[in-house]
Amino acid sequence: MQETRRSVLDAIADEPISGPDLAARLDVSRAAVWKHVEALREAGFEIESDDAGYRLDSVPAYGGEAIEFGLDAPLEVEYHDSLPSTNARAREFAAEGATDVAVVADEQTGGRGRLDRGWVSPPGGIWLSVLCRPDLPPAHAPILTLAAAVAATETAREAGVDARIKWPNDLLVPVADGSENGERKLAGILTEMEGEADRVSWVVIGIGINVGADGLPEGATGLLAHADMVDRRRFVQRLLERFDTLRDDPEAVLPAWREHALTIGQRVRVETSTDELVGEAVDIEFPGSLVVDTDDGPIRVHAGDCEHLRPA
Ligand code: BT5
Repeated sequence: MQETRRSVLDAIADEPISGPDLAARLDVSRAAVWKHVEALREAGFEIESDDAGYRLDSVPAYGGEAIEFGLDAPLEVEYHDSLPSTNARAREFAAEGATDVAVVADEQTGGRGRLDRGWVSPPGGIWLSVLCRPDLPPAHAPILTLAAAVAATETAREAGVDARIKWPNDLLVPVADGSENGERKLAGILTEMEGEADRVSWVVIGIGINVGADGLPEGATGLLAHADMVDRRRFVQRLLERFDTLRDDPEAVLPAWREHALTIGQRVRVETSTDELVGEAVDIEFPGSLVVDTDDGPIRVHAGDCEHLRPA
């Protein structure tokens, strides 16, 4: 959101302030104040104006300005009612040289999973991508996927949903409805990046979290199946704030990941691009490798698809 517009909101949030006072405080013309107020009204903010001045009455339920207002993280938010894919849009920003942008959409028409799989993204879900340029070697970038998984899990848990992490990038909710393995997929993460030999140039972390149940594929679940209500604006703010803290504190990621992991201690089958192995998942190591105890000893897997096997 434009800097002055944000200042207008901050100024009128707590008590009414007159147009001239606001103009003086922000060092802009009264006409400029009026223009910002009109733009905010158009974005859905209810702004009362009477003898006492301008006063913020309500914030829109969702949208770019709504998410940015009160967001305690240095991220610009761009919102769309509908997009093919927030990752694709964030990659456009990357190509323009931008950074620290979060792209949020109400619906995706061409949502993507890993390995060219699709991601079903009906209206009303939480579909977002964060573009950043971390000071990391490309080999360490997976720690950001883990950070996103931790941030999403903790935010879902705060909202009352018992989310757990499946290596490397799924959020699951344990269910007792006869679903396969007693768990359903709540969210997924798709990380894309470009880098040089020693440094990441940009990374886009796409996070998809189901909210309602309509239109979801089999085996999926949404937040509203486990919580009475979800304030998407608040949810996205907390998610972005938590991710922002963790991206600056990689040391904190693994302990938090272990705390929320469903995979550790389970018998798993992991499919990599070249191999398949079965064993007990015993730990996660920086920057995101799963340690699997197999009949041939411990094996570290850097990337792959993991299946939780029922205990023999
Ligand atoms: C993922 O891939 O789990 C990563 C999903 C990332 C989605 C976000 S949304 C915002 C951003 N913009 C994008 O275009 N993408 C990111 P993967 O582990 O490959 O899982 C994909 C598989 O999950 C599919 O093949 C389906 O089986 C299943 N699936 C598809 N849509 C789903 C949904 N909404 N909920 C649960 N499972 C789903």
